[in-house]
Amino acid sequence: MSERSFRFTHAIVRPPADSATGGIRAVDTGAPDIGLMRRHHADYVAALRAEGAEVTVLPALSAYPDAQFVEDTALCLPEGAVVMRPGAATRLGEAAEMAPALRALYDQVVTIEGPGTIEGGDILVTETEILVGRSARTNEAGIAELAERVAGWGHRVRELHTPPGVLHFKTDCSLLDAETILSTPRLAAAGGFDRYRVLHTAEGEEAAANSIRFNDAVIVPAGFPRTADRLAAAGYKVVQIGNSECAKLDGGMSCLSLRFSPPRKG
Ligand code: CIR
Repeated sequence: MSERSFRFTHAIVRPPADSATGGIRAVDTGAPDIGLMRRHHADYVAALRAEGAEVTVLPALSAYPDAQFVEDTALCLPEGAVVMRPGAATRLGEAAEMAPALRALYDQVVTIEGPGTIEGGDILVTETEILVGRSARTNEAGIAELAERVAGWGHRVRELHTPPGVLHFKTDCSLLDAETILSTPRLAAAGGFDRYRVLHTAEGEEAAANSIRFNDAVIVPAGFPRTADRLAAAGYKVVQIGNSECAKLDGGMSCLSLRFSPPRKG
């Protein structure tokens, strides 16, 4: 089996602007420290580069306080990229801001036109399928339009559900390898992962589910030692990155990058 769902050559990131402290959050747990958020972001970029990524660092976007969470703006597949249509009104414009960076790397860039909405945080690409969790941000019409856009590239979309009160599908899960998903027990219990081996986050460490497999590393948010131990015991190389400030904005490891291997431009 190929490993194209977790081995990548490229990543795109966007550092937080000063306005990031005003990003959307479900619960106010205190003001993010922008200096610390930037240091964590720099550590994150360094971790991607250490795994061999060619990282495009886009300029910070002060008009969009959540713009560092670039994952929500696009889905990058081996054949082409799909520009999303975020369900959060304040984030809608971020998608168009991402499109030129994708066009620089891909010949094929298509766009979700709506009226449906869909955010990248609700999409888990595995080796064999694209799982999309319906959520407060991603609706049936958005998922249907994505399925249409990627069918010609040979991708099959399967719709699942994001648990109530959870921001995104991938808030609660991540791909570890071709057969394995890291998941919170609550998401795994909802069903849909029968074709995969599931590794659970430790009790009280649900936020560790938003991790990323990038080449040889599993990049996890710092502060979840029992889940990190489980991953290490299962044979994964664990790299921990501070995420205390983005966590105040409901963001984590997957949200901060687009990860992909673009085809050679023709
Ligand atoms: C939002 O609510 O949209 C941002 N504050 C957090 C986005 C996190 N992105 C993600 O999970 N993919």
